[in-house]
Amino acid sequence: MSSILKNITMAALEPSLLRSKFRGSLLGALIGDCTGSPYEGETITAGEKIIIQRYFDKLEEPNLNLKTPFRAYTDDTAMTKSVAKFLIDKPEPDYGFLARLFVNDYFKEPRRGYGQNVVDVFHKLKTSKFEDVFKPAAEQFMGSGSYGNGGAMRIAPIGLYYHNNYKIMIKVATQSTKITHTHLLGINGALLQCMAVQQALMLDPQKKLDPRHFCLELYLKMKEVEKTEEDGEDESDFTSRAYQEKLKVVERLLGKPHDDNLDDEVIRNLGHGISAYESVPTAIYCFLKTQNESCGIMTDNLLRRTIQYAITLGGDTDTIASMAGAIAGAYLGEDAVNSSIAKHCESYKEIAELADNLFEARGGSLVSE
Ligand code: F2R
Ligand code: MG
Ligand code: MG
Repeated sequence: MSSILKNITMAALEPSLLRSKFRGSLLGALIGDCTGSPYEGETITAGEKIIIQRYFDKLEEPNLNLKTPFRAYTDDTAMTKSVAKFLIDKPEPDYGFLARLFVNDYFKEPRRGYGQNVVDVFHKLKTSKFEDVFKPAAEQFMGSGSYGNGGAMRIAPIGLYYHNNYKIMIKVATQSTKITHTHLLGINGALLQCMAVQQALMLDPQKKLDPRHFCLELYLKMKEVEKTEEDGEDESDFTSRAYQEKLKVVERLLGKPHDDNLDDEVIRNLGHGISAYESVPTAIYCFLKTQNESCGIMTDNLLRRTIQYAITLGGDTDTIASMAGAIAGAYLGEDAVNSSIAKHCESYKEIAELADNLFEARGGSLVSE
């Protein structure tokens, strides 16, 4: 373990703030998923940005009665719930248990918008009776493994739970991702998202965020992660330095004033796709950009602003908004969650309870490295 990881100091957070941040993060992820999923796969025009603004304004109305009682969650939240249960129910990480939670949930509710390839992994896990929980994923895509964002979209509970044990956080995040995603870009994307949640959690929400400093810190951590993976690899292979390069782009874009042309540049340079590489850095950018700038979103609520902005970029909207929401919620805490919006999201009470159980399972802020 090199110096930067060794020197990450973990100041203990006040327990009530920490509990609020656990809730903020998991509710932020849920709201991003539920409000983003109707737009998944779409290109968002200027006119649609106005419709999205009205949609959120309406959801914020305290007495709004909708025909459908809630906005349904998708695979992003289903798998996040499993990861939280995996941490809550077992004192030591049990990856067989996590694989069973994923598979059981899928077979109970297959219509949650799962990707076809990850569904193949679930079938193989079930057929093989979970004999080797890492084997089916390793066989995907002719042995190269998936680089989809399915590992990253569910990782937030690990960043929260292990927030004061960075080394173990990286290990558990890696192993839990490998149940479905073994491509280096899939794993490192999940690690980047996990580190972003953890880093946001450690910040004081009363203090103004310095987006470029946040980005630089992540860049240094990512450099360490990608360095350890580089051994024995062809250095010209872009995958071995992919995320540190992307974070340089995030940093550059953060320095530019926001306008519609910048949004197009963000989509071109960071992406808004279903791969981890084209979505995790974008989610981080959405969080960082919206903390100090309106980005054309008319609201004072910073969590809503992050989520709504992520959706206006189009593409994999449920997942990018969910990941951005998880980071923003970990920074801002539950106070930033608009209860009128949250109550339109399926299972929001269950998710708040799950966040509390995750907090309790960790022993509050008592456990340190
Ligand atoms: N699947 C979706 N959305 C599709 C539309 C759903 C529709 N609305 C419905 O309701 O049915 N969304 C969810 O999937 C994403 C997470 O995907 P995950 O779990 O990573 O899946 P998978 O199958 O492993 O990878 C996704 C795609 O990436 C490409 N890919 C990955 N690795 C590849 C490789 N080594 N070579 C080539 N292609 C690779 C493939 O196209 C995979 O299908 C989230 O957006 C979630 O919301
Ligand atoms: Mg989804
Ligand atoms: Mg998605």
